[in-house]
Amino acid sequence: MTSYRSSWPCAALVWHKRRPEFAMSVMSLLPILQYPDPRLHKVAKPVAKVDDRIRKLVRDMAETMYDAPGIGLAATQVDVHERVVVIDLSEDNKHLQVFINPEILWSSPERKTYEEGCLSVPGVYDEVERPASVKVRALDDQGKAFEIDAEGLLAVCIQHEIDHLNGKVFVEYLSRLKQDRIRTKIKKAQRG
Ligand code: QAP
Ligand code: CO
Repeated sequence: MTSYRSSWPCAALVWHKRRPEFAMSVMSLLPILQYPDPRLHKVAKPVAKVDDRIRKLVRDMAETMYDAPGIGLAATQVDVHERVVVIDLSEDNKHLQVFINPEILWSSPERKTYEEGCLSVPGVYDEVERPASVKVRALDDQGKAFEIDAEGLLAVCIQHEIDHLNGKVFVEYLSRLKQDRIRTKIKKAQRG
């Protein structure tokens, strides 16, 4: 069942992000595209060079994510169509993980279902089944390549964010009926 909640996000988000001490020194908050904005379906281009422009984008994306608050954000969601993802699963917001040009090298055959949400689809949460663990290669904010084995919430989050870079929003895993209901719900909410 899709749930619609304005004040009580899904378990993962409640657990990690309820405390509001996330203010950072210089805020550059970027507007977040809201589903069903067609720009959410653009495919992001690889970053050719990790330079100060990209580091500024990473910083602004992190601030935007902390302010929301959220646990993950892809550049696509702030209308920048380059392959950059930020994730912070910590409670103190001091463990930013940056993934530039992330690639899934391996996915486990084992699947797991998590209740997901998305800053581009506020108030909507539903269960999505994905590989339980993934091996990911990416560049850090210095342009250095690294690999990680992700499981649990990190595996869900990185797959969700890479989907954004490929123009895919989590609601597209849900039934047509649910997607129609979500669109109707959002249109109503936008009318106020
Ligand atoms: C992706 O999503 C994710 O609806 C990151 O009202 C989410 O940070 C991966 C958020 C859950 C795995 C599990 C959503 C905040 C944040 C909302 C987010 C909302 C306020 C979503
Ligand atoms: Co999302």
